[in-house]
Amino acid sequence: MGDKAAESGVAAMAACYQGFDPSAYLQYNYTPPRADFQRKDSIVPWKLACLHRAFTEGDVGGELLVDVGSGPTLYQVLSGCEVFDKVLLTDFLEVNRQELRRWLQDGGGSSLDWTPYLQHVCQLEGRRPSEWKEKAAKLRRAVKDVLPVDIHHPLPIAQDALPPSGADCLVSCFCLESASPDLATFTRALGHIGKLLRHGGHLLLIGALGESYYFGGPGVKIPVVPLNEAQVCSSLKESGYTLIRLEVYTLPQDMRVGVDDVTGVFFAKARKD
Ligand code: U87
Repeated sequence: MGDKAAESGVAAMAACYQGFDPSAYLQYNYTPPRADFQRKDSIVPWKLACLHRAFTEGDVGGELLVDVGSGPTLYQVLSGCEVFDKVLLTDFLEVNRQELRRWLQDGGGSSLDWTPYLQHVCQLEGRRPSEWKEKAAKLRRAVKDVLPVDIHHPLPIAQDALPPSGADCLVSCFCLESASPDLATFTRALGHIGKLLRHGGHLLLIGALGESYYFGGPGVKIPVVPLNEAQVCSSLKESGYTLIRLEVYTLPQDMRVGVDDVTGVFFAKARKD
């Protein structure tokens, strides 16, 4: 595809996102059945288990963790905030950054109660669920800022927000494929976010497989580039990462709730060359 066509695809995606509704989005994806902590095969507990394992294997460490395309969610940094003293959250949309700031300030005005998430990750860490308040306090201390990001920009975050060598670790969940019109743009975005990461630093990437759209709110249909496992692996390689592990989750029938057409989820742990 020519540069012009690719640019208009990116602009069309940005236009779709203007209707994004954080509160509806949280209801669709972060309540049961997708977030059912009593069930082993529910999607959110699967994601939390992947992240917990990745952050506790011993190879991931340093000072700064950056979450790319946080959206209005916090689950993706609940394990990381135990390993990194500094966490930066980022999103393209101000409405999402506001949702995150409301929780960081006191949680009172939040659209979703993150308590069951905090309790569940406490359990993964071998602590009692009742320790969730300490974990919430730790996360609030660790998050240093909530910044704008654009993965289609060669430098997705303002240069002065990061140390010159880059972050020690990046986490990014469902962002790149949900903001890219095609595979080439997805791969290019992987390269862009890699510039935020130091050499030898880790990328923890979660994303949708076989998805062509999702709803970001009532009537807000957002196109997604459908990916398969082989494409994820080759895009990572092409963008300067070495794959450490790829795990795949297949959505049970009752997890297909009409808010998207996703068939599976991948979790990739990779290292920047
Ligand atoms: C999350 N990380 O929920 N640059 O995990 C940077 C951009 C750009 C841009 C848009 C929603 C897609 C999720 C969070 C938020 C992820 N976002 C931002 C989704 C789709 C499968 C599925 C989903 C969620 C935009 C949960 C589950 C499943 C959003 C974010 C994408 N269907 N970021 N140029 N453009 N964004 O503001 O916050 O990407 Cl379980 Cl299966």
